[in-house]
Amino acid sequence: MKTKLFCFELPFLTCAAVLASLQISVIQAEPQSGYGELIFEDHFERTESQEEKDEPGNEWTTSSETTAGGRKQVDLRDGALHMETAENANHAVSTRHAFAFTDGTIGMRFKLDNDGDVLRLNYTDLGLKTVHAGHLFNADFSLKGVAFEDLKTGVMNLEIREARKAGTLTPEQSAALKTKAVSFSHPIEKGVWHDLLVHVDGDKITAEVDGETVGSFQSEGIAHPTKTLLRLLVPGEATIDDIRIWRRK
Ligand SMILES: [Ca+2]
Ligand SMILES: [Ca+2]
Repeated sequence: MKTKLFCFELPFLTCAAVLASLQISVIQAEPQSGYGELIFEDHFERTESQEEKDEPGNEWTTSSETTAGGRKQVDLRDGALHMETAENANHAVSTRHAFAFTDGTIGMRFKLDNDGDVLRLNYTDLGLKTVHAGHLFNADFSLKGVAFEDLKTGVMNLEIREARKAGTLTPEQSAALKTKAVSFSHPIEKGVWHDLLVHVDGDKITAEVDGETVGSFQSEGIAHPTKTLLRLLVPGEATIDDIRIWRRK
């Protein structure tokens, strides 16, 4: 199967020649290489220079200065990234990294230690001015299952956001909003590591947990061409490791 994935989109003879010359590479290739070009990975095998403030490194940024008075909410711990929203913070802790794809896959290991914990993957384009804070869509992982929401054409669209605040949503807008979010039941064990993969292709998003497809959702906001920032939003507590991002388009 690895050779098939490795030869993705190559003509057969070229593929055979490449394989003949690169046998060792093929054997060592990541099994997930069929997801496209690996454009980012982080295994968090490092430590901070201090333990008072966020210092995730590797070009990650966090929201702790603005939402938690600079208290430490993001901690490199035992070779993984632990995130926990501080008491009295005014927003869920946000840990962000730039990337760029139209279609691609984001994968990581994650661990949730408490009932109610959620790890949200928030896909963002800060250059998009028709939405609040660049919000495109979410994929949420909890102990109960997976949820998706199209924010670009849903609650983060500025027109809709203002109308919701003012209480002036039209019946058409209310009906449309109901089609922007879905959830899928898939209970998982608390306090142990799980694997997630989120595939985005065109207007479709699909999530796998521990190798099993949990759910898919199609919505126009997912097709936004320039996804440029990943925010990991954690209202409670979550730990991640071995994050990888592949680009197909
Ligand atoms: Ca630490
Ligand atoms: Ca690690």
